[in-house]
Amino acid sequence: RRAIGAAFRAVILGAPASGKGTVSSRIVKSFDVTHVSSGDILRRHIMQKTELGLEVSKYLSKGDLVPDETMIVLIGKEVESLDKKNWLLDGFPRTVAQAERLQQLYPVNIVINLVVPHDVILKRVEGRWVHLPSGRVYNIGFNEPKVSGKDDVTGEPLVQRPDDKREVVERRLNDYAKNTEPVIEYYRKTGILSDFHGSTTDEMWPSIKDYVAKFTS
Ligand code: G5P
Ligand code: MG
Repeated sequence: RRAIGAAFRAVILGAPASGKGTVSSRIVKSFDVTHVSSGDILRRHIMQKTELGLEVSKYLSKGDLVPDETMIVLIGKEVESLDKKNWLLDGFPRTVAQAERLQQLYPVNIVINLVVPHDVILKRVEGRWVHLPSGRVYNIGFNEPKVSGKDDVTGEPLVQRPDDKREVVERRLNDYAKNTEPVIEYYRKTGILSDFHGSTTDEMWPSIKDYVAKFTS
């Protein structure tokens, strides 16, 4: 993994199933960066039935956003614990209020925005399988698990996300347009956002990799 120069403070944006988790795992493989996925953290809490998990499960199952304050506290603690490490946030911020708070507490200097066509997204969610404890994600026909229904690393069962049901995905996409597209504009105005267009991760990855490499020492 390549080392990175001073403070890599990145955010990856993109609609549900645009490939944020998939691209992040490639970045982590190539560079010295820690991936923080708000959705993965929330799903782990739900799986472990923690107090937070019990509080947030109603939002995730409906495809609604968790309240800003809860998310800011959760991700704020996570980022604080990473101290001087390089980090890449995935799934946070999702509202302008979250973005503003993050900018006050831990200013971001790189934003990667994935732009994937709507019809591609709807197809992907149907084939998505996840390993909840690690957040590893698979898709039928793309990055399939070696053994059907089992995680490659642990052999534990894979599950489909309750919020990947068609009607819930529609809600998540609407939410994205309403709450998160303004976040794209918020970062675009500051000049730190770059768009990456494509219908497959393989097609987008070389330019994302080159872009991240520009920040390496
Ligand atoms: P999440 O978990 O942040 P989303 O909706 O932002 O959820 P999601 O669904 O996790 O994002 P992704 O990470 O962008 O999608 O995409 P992915 O998992 O990498 O890829 C999608 C699928 O496509 C996978 O199966 C992958 O294998 C496949 N794939 C990738 N590339 C290709 C390709 O080239 N070809 C093919 N065929 N397949 C491919 O948030 C979940 C919920 O948590 C709450 C909300 O309730 C939210 O709905 N939440 C928050 N609420 C408030 N504020 C926040 N900050 C919150 N964060 C989370
Ligand atoms: Mg994800």
